[in-house]
Amino acid sequence: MRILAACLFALGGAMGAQGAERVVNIFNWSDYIDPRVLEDFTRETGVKVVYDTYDSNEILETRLLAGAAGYDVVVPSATFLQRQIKAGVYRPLDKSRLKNIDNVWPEIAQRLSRYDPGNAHAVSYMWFTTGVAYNVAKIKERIGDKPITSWDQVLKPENLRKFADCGVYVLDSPEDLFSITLNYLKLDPNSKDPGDIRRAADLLSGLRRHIKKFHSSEYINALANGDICLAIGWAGDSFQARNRAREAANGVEIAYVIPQEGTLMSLDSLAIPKDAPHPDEAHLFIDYLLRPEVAARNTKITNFANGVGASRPLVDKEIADNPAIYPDAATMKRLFTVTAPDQPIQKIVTREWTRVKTGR
Ligand code: N2P
Repeated sequence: MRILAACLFALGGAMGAQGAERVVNIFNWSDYIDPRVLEDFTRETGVKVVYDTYDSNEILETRLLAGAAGYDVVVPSATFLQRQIKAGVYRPLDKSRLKNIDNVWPEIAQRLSRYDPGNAHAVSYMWFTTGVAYNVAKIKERIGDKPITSWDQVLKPENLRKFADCGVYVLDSPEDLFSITLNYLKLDPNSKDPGDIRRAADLLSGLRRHIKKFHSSEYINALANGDICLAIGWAGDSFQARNRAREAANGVEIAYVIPQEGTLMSLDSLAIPKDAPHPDEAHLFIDYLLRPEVAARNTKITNFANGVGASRPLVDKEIADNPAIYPDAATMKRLFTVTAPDQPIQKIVTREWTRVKTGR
């Protein structure tokens, strides 16, 4: 009996006014939150979190366009957000229910508004660069004392070849790889010209034989374990790999570099699908993530810079002072952003990316 009473009491905490259990269904990128933040959210609000992860915008887009996926909060990158807003996938945010909205970083919110006019459908979550993560000792064995500083060292087949034997992973993300390659070719990184996209795909196709895998999340552990020695990856994930190796004290040292030619800066956002079954709880959850101390905890675990400006003083100094995570003005100058291709160009991008990965 006592057990039953305890159960009922625990359940009561998760009951809404109508007596139904309160739930929020979240679909987020993998390795992109402090798991204890989810627990604390439930403890404080009584709202149960159902949490699932993905590692590519294409997966999220497929689920959203299929409809009735049942998600309450999703985390699209700004470019995909832009196209998905046009497709009518999202519900406008009710800002009156986001009392922490003033904590956003004005400059980051302004950048996001280029994709979502008036910031009507989304708030920024994290922002970051795409660069080169590598195993310091293994790269040194192969190219000597000079560190990696240029895209030349990874985007030229004869250079990438030097690392093929110790393992190279590349993000399975056409947006990242095409824009970086276009920029390297001194073309517009945001070019939507099919001829330009093909040129980038030709270059990347020439690297395929030296690439062990195209994947957007496995490189974290693969780098940390010493299974691979180089990855084209995202900043926060690369520092997570560095930290996992440090925690394992396995002698693996991982570095992350933004090559001198510059790179893509991306923004990820929090949005509520139009058919979200629990919009109240979705707003509650987004508002929770906008608390400065919560944003700082998520940055501490993920090593991604967050979009909550008010959290900056609370972010660990080592992270806040790392220009590869919070870029300084000089680094910022080397970063570019892109916009979403429309559907016909997206088809070409998808087809060309398949050619890069498979040769067909
Ligand atoms: C988290 C990766 C998120 C950055 N592992 C890509 N949107």
